[in-house]
Amino acid sequence: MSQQVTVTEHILLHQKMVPGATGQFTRLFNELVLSAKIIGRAVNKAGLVDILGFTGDINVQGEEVKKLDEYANRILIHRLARSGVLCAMASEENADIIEVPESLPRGEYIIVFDPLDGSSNIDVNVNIGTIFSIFKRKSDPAAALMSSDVLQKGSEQVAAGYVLYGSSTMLVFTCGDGVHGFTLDPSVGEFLLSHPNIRIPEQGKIYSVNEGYERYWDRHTKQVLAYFKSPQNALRKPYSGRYIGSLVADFHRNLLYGGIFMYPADLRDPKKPTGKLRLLCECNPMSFIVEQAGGLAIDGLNRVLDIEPDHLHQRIPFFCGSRNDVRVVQEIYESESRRKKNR
Ligand code: FBP
Repeated sequence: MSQQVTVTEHILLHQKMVPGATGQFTRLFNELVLSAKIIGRAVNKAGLVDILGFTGDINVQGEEVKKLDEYANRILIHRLARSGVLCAMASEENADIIEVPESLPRGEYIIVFDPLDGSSNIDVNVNIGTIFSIFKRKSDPAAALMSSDVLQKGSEQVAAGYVLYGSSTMLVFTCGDGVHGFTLDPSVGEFLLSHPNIRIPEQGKIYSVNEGYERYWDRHTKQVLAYFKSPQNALRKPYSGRYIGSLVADFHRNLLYGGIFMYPADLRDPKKPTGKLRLLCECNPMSFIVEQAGGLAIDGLNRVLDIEPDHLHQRIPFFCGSRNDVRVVQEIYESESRRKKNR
């Protein structure tokens, strides 16, 4: 029976439980789902059409823009602006907040997204994804939009999720009532419920981090890695190392199997003193999902969802996954900050 539940049906059922729901959220989600199908189709046949490689542009992150990234960004902005329920968007690829033109009907929702995550894997047919985070505006709808409407704490999210373009295309999201996974059935073109109520195992067995940067980490971050590789850890054997290099793919595996994803601060690279991953379009949505699945997400010391954003493309160190594993990281960072205080 659960195989037959479509994502729209699931969202409508959820809306019934939200007092005062207007159906606006369902319309927004329908445009998101349509965008995922259009992007998924382009990803699947990327090798056959001229959509691999670079556009020649450099984005706000200082990175070369991939054609498929630019395509996904265009599709999302176009479709979402026509949902009729958004007042603003923000994308990893755009320097500034994207306001919905006055010529189009607007609403109270705000969406922040990473159109195509895992850009280093786009041209080599390795899993990539789209990440999204949804808020409601706080300021008076009749007045001008405030940047604070977009720079909200992760704990204010009303929904968050990702689309994974892999051996199958999956949509995994939360609206604050658990985490649910849907798989696209290409024969009917529908996302069908395949993973209801996902729970991440409390104790992990996998660690995911780019160890190539270890020499540029501080002493206690090296201590964290040593813990997961040591037979003296809670597992009584070294964790398995797995790193795809696409946050969505590494996160999804750890969500189902149990483990921890880490992208620490990198003291060498002036561009990454606070880590590489973006708070608004990568860390906040993944933190909302992992917490709804029973896990934890921190920047080393603090709960990610409590961090007050100060700018659109803010980066933070990120540790996310099984509760027991993230707690170990927090203890090591806390003991280091105590040591510094007592010096
Ligand atoms: P993009 O959104 O630009 O792809 O950047 C994020 C990302 O690709 C994550 O998906 C991944 O976890 C990380 O960067 C990989 O970084 P690195 O190559 O430094 O390990």
